[in-house]
Amino acid sequence: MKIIWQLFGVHISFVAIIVTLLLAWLVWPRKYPQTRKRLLRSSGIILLGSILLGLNTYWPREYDKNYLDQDLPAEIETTSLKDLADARDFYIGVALTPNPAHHSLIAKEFNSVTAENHLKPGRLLVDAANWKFDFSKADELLTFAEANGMRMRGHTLIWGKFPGMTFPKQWIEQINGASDKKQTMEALIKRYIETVMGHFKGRIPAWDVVNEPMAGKGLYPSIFSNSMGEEYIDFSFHVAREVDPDCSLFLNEQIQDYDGPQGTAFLALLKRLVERGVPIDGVGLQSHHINRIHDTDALERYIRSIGQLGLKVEITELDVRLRLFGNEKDPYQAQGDQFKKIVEVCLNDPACSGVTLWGLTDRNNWMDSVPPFKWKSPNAPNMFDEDMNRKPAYLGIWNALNEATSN
Ligand code: 9MR
Repeated sequence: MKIIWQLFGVHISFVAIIVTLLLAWLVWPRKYPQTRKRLLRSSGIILLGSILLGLNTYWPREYDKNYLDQDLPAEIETTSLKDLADARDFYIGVALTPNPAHHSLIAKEFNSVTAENHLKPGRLLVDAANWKFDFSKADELLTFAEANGMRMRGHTLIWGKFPGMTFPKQWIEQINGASDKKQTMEALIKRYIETVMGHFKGRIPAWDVVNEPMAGKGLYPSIFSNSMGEEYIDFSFHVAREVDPDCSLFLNEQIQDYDGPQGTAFLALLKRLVERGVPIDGVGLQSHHINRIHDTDALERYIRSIGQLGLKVEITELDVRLRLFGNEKDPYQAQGDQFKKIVEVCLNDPACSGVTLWGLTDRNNWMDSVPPFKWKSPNAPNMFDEDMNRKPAYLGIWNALNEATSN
């Protein structure tokens, strides 16, 4: 069943055409045998085409790891990414999961971390009915960061996408049953932000106050936007500012196409927030390369436009699917070049103060567990490979930082 879904699931239009042709064949008057034969033949050809396309899309690929034979500059052993970034007053960060095996490497290479999951509502608010929180894992990660002189970014407070993980499921019932949805939502947001930001006050200097508010050109339809409209963003930032006036408050979003409709709509949203006096300090551009290679010239213009609104920028969740470079001569090298370009773009604009990588090694990455990417291997979106070898992505980032530091 799974393989059938893999082959046909995303080629739903093919399925629709085949079904239409077969239905036509079924109802076509039998006195036209030639036409009926053609209908049947066409559906067969489209079926075959769809199978071939499915196989091509999902057939696992392997690319040569030419980087294993290449010599790395000797300074790479003595000068880490963190050393280079510190010299530029720049953040180089990574998404952090509790994995002691990686902790010394992380402490050596990074001056910033973001908890990949442990600061999300689903992990913290363990008993929503009784407002019971469990901060133990998040506290552990923060203590590790502090002990190693790394900043921790807070990710994330208000996010309406996945009930249970990004907000408690109970809130849906609460909102549905409320006579004044806006007031009820405000109370939930306020209590949540006060408790969580309050717990980490003074120790987490930047928070993603709202995450992924957009769906295409509009607002993502969540319990937050459905009950308050765009105002839920304003409200969350005002509460956050009141709780910790020294914290940098970010709006974090994944933009697929900086020059396209979503990018334009997100800029317009930022402009409205600034005009309304919402206390927003910065914008997190996630930069997951999932379905396409991002246009770095467009990213450069985009960061400039955000800077012109008086806001800071950070690249907050950079990863790059290797398979996107499947047509290149050396996909690993092409992937590394893209990492380098993104870091360079950020380094070149004073509004952009850091880049965080969404994962350390290709051995564990979120794409390998999320359909349809998990079926399109290799994703290999990080800078160390499964055996912890440095990939061209590592060298690309190192070179970008090194060149910026020597200039
Ligand atoms: O990498 C994270 C994965 O382990 C979680 O299951 C998922 C849902 O909480 O979130 C992933 O991280 C996401 C981040 O929080 C927001 N932007 C998109 C990231 C990748 O999906």
